[in-house]
Amino acid sequence: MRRPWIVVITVALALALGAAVVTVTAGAAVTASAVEDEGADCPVPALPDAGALPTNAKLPDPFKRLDGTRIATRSDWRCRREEVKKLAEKFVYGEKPAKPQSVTGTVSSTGVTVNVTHNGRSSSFSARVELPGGSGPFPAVVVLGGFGADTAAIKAAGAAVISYDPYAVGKEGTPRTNKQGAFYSIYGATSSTGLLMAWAWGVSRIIDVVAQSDGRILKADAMGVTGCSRFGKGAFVIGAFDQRIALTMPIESGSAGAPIFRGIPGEGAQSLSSAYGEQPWLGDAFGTFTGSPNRLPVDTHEMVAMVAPRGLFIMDNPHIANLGPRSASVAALGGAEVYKALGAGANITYWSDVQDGNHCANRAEWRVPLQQHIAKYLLRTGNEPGTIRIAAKALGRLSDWSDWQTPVLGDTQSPTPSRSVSASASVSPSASPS
Ligand code: MCU
Repeated sequence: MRRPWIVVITVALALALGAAVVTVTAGAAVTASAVEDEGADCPVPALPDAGALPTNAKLPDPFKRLDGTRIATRSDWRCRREEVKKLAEKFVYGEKPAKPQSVTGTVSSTGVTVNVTHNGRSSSFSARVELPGGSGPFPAVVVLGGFGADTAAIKAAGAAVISYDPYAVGKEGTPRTNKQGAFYSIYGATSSTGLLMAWAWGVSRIIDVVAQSDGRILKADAMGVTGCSRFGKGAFVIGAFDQRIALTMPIESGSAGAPIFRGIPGEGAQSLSSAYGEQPWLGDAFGTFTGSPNRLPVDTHEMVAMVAPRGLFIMDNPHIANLGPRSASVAALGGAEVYKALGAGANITYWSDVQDGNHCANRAEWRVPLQQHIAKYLLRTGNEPGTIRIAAKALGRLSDWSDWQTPVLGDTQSPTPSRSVSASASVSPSASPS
């Protein structure tokens, strides 16, 4: 990971816009990892049993290891992240298997094909590719579903669009005992892994194929992902669980997406039992938590943190309480503390300050920041700092949900602790929610 740096943090309040705005300046873009999971070799202690979890109404401390100690340096995050990953797999999404024994496929200017074989079982799927103007190789954004994502703006910014059909990998409308799609053809129809993680596995295999290609059409080290609504849930999980993804852009993801599980009941968002029951999006193990999210040893602020220090642009709609935008803003603020501790506070954007109340509307407000994010993380021609713009009507407060402080993490590159990247970069408390 390249060492990011922060120069100045300014906090500006735009009550006139009805929004709280935090601007974090001058963070260098971080190159995505060359591997799906940098911490795959980390020793992770035995995880607790579901029946033995303590109740905690606050968000779990992202900096606290399973053994109770807190991390002290930025390099400690690699293995702490692996603990978060394992907890999230066990209790929330289900396991994401590592790269299968064989992944082959093709990349052309019109499509990507993927063939997977593992333990004698095979499956295949494909995705359509649309290239932007100009000459390649191109960065690319994997777009889930056909709505809500501004594909014209993505291409105009200079990135290819890979149209990914998540249902080819994990179908909706099946019972949990008979899951279908390319993932389940390999891992079994009774796999306890939910659809969101199956979709994530599928995108990881697309990246495998792009990485194995001759690199003349698409660049594996400049991949983004986006989607709206159920596909925003997918984009969020896809980006959290593959560190090769340089830019993660979930849109209006709702329950089972970005919003903290703990906040959903109080906000009146789609209930956890409804989201769990509507489709097998979450893993089967989440079923015991739908009425008691306070028992979860992880929450979604830590999925945000799993994306760190890579580019993250969470887009949200403050006008629909069912989407849990207040709880999503808390996830962003909580996860942003990890970004800051890693010196990457400028790499996260949360933006719910939008006018149109329609779900998955094409929003003029996001066009410029979308293109700036593509320039910064995929083309690497930009350096626009991240911004937290929370609509006042759906403003969550991290202080209501957290009982931990953000540590100043030492920089392993030098024995002296790094500059404090400040706990002060939080949304001003004077921005009152309506
Ligand atoms: C916000 O995402 C979902 C929501 O969780 C579901 O309850 C609803 O049926 O569909 C939304 C969606 O995907 O809309 C396109």
